[in-house]
Amino acid sequence: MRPLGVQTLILSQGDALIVVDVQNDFLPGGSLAVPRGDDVIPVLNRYLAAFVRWGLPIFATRDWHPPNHCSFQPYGGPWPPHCVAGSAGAAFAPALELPASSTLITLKGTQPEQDAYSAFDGTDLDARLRAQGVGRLFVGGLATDYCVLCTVEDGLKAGYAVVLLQDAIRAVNVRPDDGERAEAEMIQRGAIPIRLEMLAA
Ligand code: VGL
Ligand code: ZN
Repeated sequence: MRPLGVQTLILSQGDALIVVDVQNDFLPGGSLAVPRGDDVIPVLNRYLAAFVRWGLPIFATRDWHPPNHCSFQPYGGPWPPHCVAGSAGAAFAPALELPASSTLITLKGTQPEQDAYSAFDGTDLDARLRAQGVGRLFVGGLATDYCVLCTVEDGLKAGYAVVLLQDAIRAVNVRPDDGERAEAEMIQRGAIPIRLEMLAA
């Protein structure tokens, strides 16, 4: 039951779900594990089910780096090697219930010399969203303080309404409050934070 007074949000035509980088390397045991990153999976599965039920499009992004990517520490970057294209670590989390028939996949960070936190950076995501008549993005996944943050900001800049799935994101927190600050920044820039219980069935 939904508590009285809690605002509800109704899905409609023009909405799309963007699942950011829910890949093995970002989960506990992975090479760039996000603390409690796996917590997002059951929550995202509920959002996924709602989008499937409404027949709305789902976009899943994958960090997809060449083995010599510039963001990797051996090549001068800040991160341990992660999400190498085609590797087990780059695969979607097996428990994530992406519908085969309505999920479109976007790969990012595919060039050795260029990093891309945003799902819009160097991809055709904007064109694919426009082609489907999408105007509002529901964004969740990993990590709050990097790829979710940059994807939300680019989505807002490109003119989309953005709904932040506040219960389906987790942060790397290189500094302990990076995730909180990223959430505040997204909201300050116009993203609307929601939680599952605010989504009308
Ligand atoms: C990410 C660090 C490096 C992310 C990707 O998906 O948030 N973070 N590459
Ligand atoms: Zn990366």
